[in-house]
Amino acid sequence: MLNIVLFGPPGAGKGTQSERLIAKYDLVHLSTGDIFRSNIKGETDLGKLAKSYMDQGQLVPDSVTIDMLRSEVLKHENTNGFIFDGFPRTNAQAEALDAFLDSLNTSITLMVALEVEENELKTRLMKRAEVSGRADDANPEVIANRIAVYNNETAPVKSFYQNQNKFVAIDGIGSIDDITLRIFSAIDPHL
Ligand code: B4P
Repeated sequence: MLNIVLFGPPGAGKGTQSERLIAKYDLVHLSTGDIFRSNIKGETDLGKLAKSYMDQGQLVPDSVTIDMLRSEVLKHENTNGFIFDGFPRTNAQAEALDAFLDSLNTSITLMVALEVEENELKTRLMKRAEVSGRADDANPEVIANRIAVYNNETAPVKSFYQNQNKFVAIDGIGSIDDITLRIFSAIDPHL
């Protein structure tokens, strides 16, 4: 199986690039952000809980996120692999994912980390706010908090995969097509 963690700060291009990767490698796309947003839209209990955190730019608690991710993986028995988009976002999530994949006799192949500097992230998210309708994109204070949470809680997850020699950094500035080609070049040797 090919199991890719697509990593990066808010607005780095994870969602955008995921679409290209699932098309090329025929993978299942699991975006924890998308799953939370669809629960918010459906007004489920999970959605109500997630919304209270997401609207502030905070992470949804690990236990909730990990349980949700596990049940989503189990829905896809016969797949070539997964793109984990926006997950793991904490070391506890990374450890839980490793243990869970191990129980399924598989593992993470590679973490692909998109690197984009802060001002560019803010510009992209403010621009997306014009069309996304997302409360967490529209407010500069919430955006700043999401970036701070990324720096404090999520960026350390890089070391988790660096220690396993499964980490590659990709320059996330440039045209969407160019960035896609950079990611393909990083993944192809692992096929
Ligand atoms: P996500 O849905 O993961 O939100 P994101 O990080 O903002 O999205 P993404 O990074 O995919 O956006 P993209 O770059 O594609 O998470 C939202 C919230 O959900 C979190 O804050 C948290 O509360 C919660 N959550 C999610 N996962 C969680 C977890 N594991 N644990 C706990 N909580 C969790 O797009 C950004 C914009 O940039 C787009 O408009 C795009 O068009 C543009 N863009 C992309 N590439 C570009 C390029 N090369 N040049 C210019 N613009 C570009």
